[in-house]
Amino acid sequence: MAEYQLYCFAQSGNAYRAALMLNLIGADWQPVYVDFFKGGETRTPKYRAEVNEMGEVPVLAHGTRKLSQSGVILTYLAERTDRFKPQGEDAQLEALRWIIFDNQKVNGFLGPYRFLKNFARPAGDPAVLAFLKGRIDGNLAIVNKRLEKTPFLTGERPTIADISLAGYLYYPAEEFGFDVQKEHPAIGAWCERIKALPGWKHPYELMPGYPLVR
Ligand SMILES: N[C@@H](CCC(=O)N[C@@H](CS)C(=O)NCC(=O)O)C(=O)O
Repeated sequence: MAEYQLYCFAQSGNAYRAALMLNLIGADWQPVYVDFFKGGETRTPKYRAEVNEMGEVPVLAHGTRKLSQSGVILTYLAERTDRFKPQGEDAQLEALRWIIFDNQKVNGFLGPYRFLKNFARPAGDPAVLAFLKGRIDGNLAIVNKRLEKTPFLTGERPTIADISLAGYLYYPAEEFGFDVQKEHPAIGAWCERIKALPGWKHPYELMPGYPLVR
């Protein structure tokens, strides 16, 4: 058995953060497929009792630990390996600031938007989509402005804040109905820099469950 097991599925950008980190650090890891779409696995009492009471992926199993929340998983792996770790208290707080902003307002809106647009049956209410799109545009512009100043979110080198931001940014533009990388050129350039890191893989290559069958 691999050292780390990651509960995940290919369409989850939240899980991609953890999968990408594991791959970038060259960890010995294996995915555990969670049947989110067809089986509704994250909503079952068994999943909530045995894997994650919050009913979410990703979950990282390591020894007797089961960690959830991608920000916690990224922090845990950075602490253990000293890779992508912001150095010093100020840098750690700065990375945490961007991770929270991303979780709540960037990928935190992109994920539900893509779900409603691409996967939900029936499809999402246009008014809800319009609300989310407005928030997404504004928040991506904030990130884009930041990335016009420095190559990575918190400075000259990539940290877990960047790996968090990667969440949904590599999924095909057709799944969103707009192209984040083209509309926000500094984010597009940053995506290329992250993609060039040794160990980078696309979410559909890294996690099981693509293409989606249901
Ligand atoms: N803030 C969490 C978000 C996790 C999350 O929302 N995961 C989704 C999959 S992309 C999920 O499991 N949702 C299940 C549900 O809401 O029922 C993280 O970063 O880990």
